[in-house]
Amino acid sequence: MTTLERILKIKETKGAGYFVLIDPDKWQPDELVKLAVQASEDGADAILVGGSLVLSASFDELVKKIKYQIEVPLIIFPGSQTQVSKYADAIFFLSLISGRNPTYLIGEQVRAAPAIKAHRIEAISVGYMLIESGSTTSAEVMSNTQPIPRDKPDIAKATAMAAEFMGMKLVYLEAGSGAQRSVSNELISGVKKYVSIPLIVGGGIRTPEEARQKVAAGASFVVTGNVLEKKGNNGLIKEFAEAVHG
Ligand code: 1GP
Repeated sequence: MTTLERILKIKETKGAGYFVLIDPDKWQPDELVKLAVQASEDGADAILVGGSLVLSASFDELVKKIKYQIEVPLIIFPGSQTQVSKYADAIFFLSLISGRNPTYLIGEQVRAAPAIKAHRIEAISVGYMLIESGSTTSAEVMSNTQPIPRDKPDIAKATAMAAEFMGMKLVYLEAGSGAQRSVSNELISGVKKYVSIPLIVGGGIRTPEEARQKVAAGASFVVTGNVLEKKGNNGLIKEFAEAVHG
């Protein structure tokens, strides 16, 4: 079974899936591996690894270390073409379709493609959409693009529809890591009505209740990262997983 099939099955059986994002820049290497193991034991359905920068020296080593200790899929969520590792189960092959910067629409993808092919990493095509969140996020700065305004749901709908027509497998509605405001429930349900591919929602989700609302609005997968960096696990992963799985 491919990783995409695995995560789609999670959606089918549990109603929605919960992904824990680990940014290697925000954790000490040993803490990071521990968190990934805990997350996989506490009900997360996949571990995402990646970040806007990833300054830490050995991305590959890190992915390898995590991979051998967890049961759930390890998916790279790359901030750039340098974040590729043969030890991952899959990579979200993102195209930043909310922006008009060719580097993040196709440039980084062309650079990353040969390594992905050579290492036979499963590439999952994802339409990546930044949604305005109340403050400037790292993703906006690093990609040099403008997010879709919160009060322009029609642009978000049309962009997600275009992703589906282009054959992308998933759409990621992203408020940005540590966003002041997560993607609104209204925007999620609005977009959901216009596309049949699953929606991933992340950025600024701080409570299990908020995660539950995202699922009720139409998210098939919910991602959290920052909240665990700020509060530690302390049972939080379990609570998030239960809220998402309903
Ligand atoms: C960021 O959507 C992810 O790319 C997760 O965001 O770190 O705010 O949970 P947070």
